[in-house]
Amino acid sequence: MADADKLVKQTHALDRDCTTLSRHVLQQLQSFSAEAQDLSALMGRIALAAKLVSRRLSRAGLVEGVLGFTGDVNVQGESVKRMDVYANEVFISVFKQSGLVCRLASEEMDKPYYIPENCPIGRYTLLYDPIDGSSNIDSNLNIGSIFSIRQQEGTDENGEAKDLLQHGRKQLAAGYILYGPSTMLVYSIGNGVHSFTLDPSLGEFILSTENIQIPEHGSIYSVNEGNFWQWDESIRDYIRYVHRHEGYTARYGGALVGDFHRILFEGGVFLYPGTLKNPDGKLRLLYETAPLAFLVEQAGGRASTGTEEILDVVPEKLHTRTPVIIGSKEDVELVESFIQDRTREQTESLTAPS
Ligand code: AHM
Ligand code: MG
Repeated sequence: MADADKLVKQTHALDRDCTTLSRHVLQQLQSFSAEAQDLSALMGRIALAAKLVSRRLSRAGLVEGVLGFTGDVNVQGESVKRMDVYANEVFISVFKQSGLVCRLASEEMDKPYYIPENCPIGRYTLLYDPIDGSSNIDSNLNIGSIFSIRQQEGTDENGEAKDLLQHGRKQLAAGYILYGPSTMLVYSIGNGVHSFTLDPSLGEFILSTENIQIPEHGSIYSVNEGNFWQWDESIRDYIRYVHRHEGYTARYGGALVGDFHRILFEGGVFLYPGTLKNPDGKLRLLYETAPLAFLVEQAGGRASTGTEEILDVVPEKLHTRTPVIIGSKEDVELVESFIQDRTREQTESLTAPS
């Protein structure tokens, strides 16, 4: 190889190694406006929270009091794990003195946490799921954190956070952290989707893939088939279809972030439909499905409830749940077509002359 070629190659390697998350956010924003500075600082704080959670997880089996349940039940009626509490508090402490947010709302808290008056108060709200896939924690399997940033609109005097009850297109930024064999951060500020890998020796998130595009179609379907007899017949129709056609493969890890991450890169569809017991499914809109819907649309995919785009859903309350079908365009459309067929059949049988 000629010396000049070698130099170009080395320069590129160096350039790639040096694209840190903070540098990338500033490049994306291409502005020094107050909002750009804020978004950059917000992403920096999220990265710090991610590093703290990742560090604790990496030694979870060696340290007393990290794994297991606290004995409490959260607002969702789910048993709380110690890591849920730790991660929830990490986000609060990282943002409390930041001057960036006025409140934080999470899966683990009944009502939002308001920044106390003796601390600087910012203009944004952070919505987050501190630990997604909690059932995986004690088995040392992949888990995640999901985040969404919205501008505060209006006042919220009684603490009901009613101004947050708006559709997902109001999100300014969204993303997730995947705690897997390596820790990754994937984000979008409305200009493509980008992934970063934590280099523990540097303590920095380094750019891995820029402008991720989800394939139009993929072979993976990801759903908890244990709920088969709890679903609507239309979802069972779809599952029967993939069972009977070649080229589909099931992958389900029990943690939305991990399952979604695979589909974002490889294509396919993740579903958590409604069940007899929970007609709106399990996943929450504001800090689970809407942030991932924001990402998937930015990557060229789709997210639907089955009848409506996830990003158009206006929640009734902070912890509203929605059924979700998310992933490659063609695969989401295929699931929707089974839902439409059943709806049409039901309408026809109701309107048919007796
Ligand atoms: P969590 O945030 O309380 O952990 O719950 C959400 C998780 C998702 O990560 C995952 O997709 C789903 O619940 C798994 O649910 P199930 O065990 O019913 O398949
Ligand atoms: Mg969750």
